[in-house]
Amino acid sequence: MERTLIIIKPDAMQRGLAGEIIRRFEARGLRIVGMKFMQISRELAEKHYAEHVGKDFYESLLAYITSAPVIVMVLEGNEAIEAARGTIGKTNPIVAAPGTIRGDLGMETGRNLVHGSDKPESAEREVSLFFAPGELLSWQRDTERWIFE
Ligand code: IDP
Ligand code: MG
Repeated sequence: MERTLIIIKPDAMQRGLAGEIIRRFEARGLRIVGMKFMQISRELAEKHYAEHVGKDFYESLLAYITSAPVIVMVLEGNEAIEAARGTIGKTNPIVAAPGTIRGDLGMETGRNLVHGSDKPESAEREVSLFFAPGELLSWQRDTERWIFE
């Protein structure tokens, strides 16, 4: 089973959309194995978004992600990374498909509501930035066999 790191970003928290966003991942069938409410420090944001250093949006991205509390989650499932990215939608909400979180709820790339890891190496790195191993719970839902064949 694959794991992915999800962040419900400050704009989603400010807009009261956390429940709506969690609902979509849960309904999809992804299993929550970790969750915390926190405000991301500048230092942690720099580590998380290290791949974007030097880009023109880098400083505004750090200001955005540290601007208010967030909910950080680890979701698990077969192909969890691709499944979550599909549920999230394209980076720019204007071109994200209707039915996706960004396509249904967002209007701008700089206010795109949610983060999801983009590949297995990123997911491993990001999960370990935000969670200690003991904070992740392995558990089975009674519905498991109705979600995964
Ligand atoms: P992703 O979140 O869909 O993986 P990335 O390209 O990894 O997108 O960019 C990380 C985050 O940086 C985006 O989710 C968005 O918040 C922000 N971002 C990316 N490109 C731009 C831009 O052109 N303007 C403003 N913010 C941007
Ligand atoms: Mg990315």
